[in-house]
Amino acid sequence: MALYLITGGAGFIGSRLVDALLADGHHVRVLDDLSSGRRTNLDPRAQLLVADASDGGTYAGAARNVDAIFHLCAITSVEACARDRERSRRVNFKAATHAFDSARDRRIPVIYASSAAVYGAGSDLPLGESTELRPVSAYGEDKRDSEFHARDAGRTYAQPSVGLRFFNVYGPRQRPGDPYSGVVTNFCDKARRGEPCVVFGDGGQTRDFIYVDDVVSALRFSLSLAAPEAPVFNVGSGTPTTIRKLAECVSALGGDAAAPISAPERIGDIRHSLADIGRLRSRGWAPRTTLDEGLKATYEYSRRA
Ligand code: UD2
Repeated sequence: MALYLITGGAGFIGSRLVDALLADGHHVRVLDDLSSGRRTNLDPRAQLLVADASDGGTYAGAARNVDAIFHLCAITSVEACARDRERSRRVNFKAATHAFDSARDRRIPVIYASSAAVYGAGSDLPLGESTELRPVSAYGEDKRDSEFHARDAGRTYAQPSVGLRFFNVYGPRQRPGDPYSGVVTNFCDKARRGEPCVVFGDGGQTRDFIYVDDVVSALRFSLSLAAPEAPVFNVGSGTPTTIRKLAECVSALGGDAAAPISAPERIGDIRHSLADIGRLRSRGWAPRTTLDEGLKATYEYSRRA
């Protein structure tokens, strides 16, 4: 059995990874400042260190004796990163460099969260990993730079890593009521209150939604792929869903909930986003959860929350 460090382990994705690793008998240490993660997400068997991952000494201490690092802590809101560029740099880039610094003496694998935000807008779809990176946000730039740093660490210290470019991740434990929650969580929250889902624009925009447990399986699978070449992989479903269709599906889950309504388009929205997941698929990973299954689970969670 192994000991893993998970930064951001009290968060939406991290805490589901904690559950999966504990269920298989592993030991887990979590480094989380609880700025968006929650103690209540966390299985009490996980060791929780409440501290800032952007402090190098703290990070190195947390990584002592671990067999691998899952680096997931981040400020995921593009808007929050734009408002506080310095904080985004610290949390979304600098903390990632500490992951590599803490791992390199023993060359333990680092599996880290990147994002579809590294692609920016305007490229041909679906987005393959060799698409030119043209991030249009501080968040996307910091994720791109984390990938560059992973490659540097691979070249310089033969440090093995994998970067996963998450598309639109949804599922239980994404915080409802948070203005930065994803659209699925927002819609489920509305539907459970019997309120209409609010579709921004004409609803014809599309996203590639991936259920959190499939992201967890990709994270775990990546342990076998970690290499000094610092490979990166898209993690999505490979299927586009319009926001209009999403609103209809979630409204139907709410039973007598009101039909979706329209609101003005959100400024800065991209029109379409879709992953080519062929690279990770060819290595043996595949998403397993259908949108219907994932939405049901997310809706049920928001009803109980
Ligand atoms: C996500 C991230 C964003 C950034 C980006 C990178 C979230 C919340 N947003 O933006 O921070 O990482 O990916 O590519 O994680 N919508 C509605 N009604 C709502 C909420 C959203 O119609 O109540 C629409 C929205 O206008 C957009 C789509 O749904 O067209 C998806 O919105 P989102 O914020 O969930 O995700 P995205 O991809 O725009």
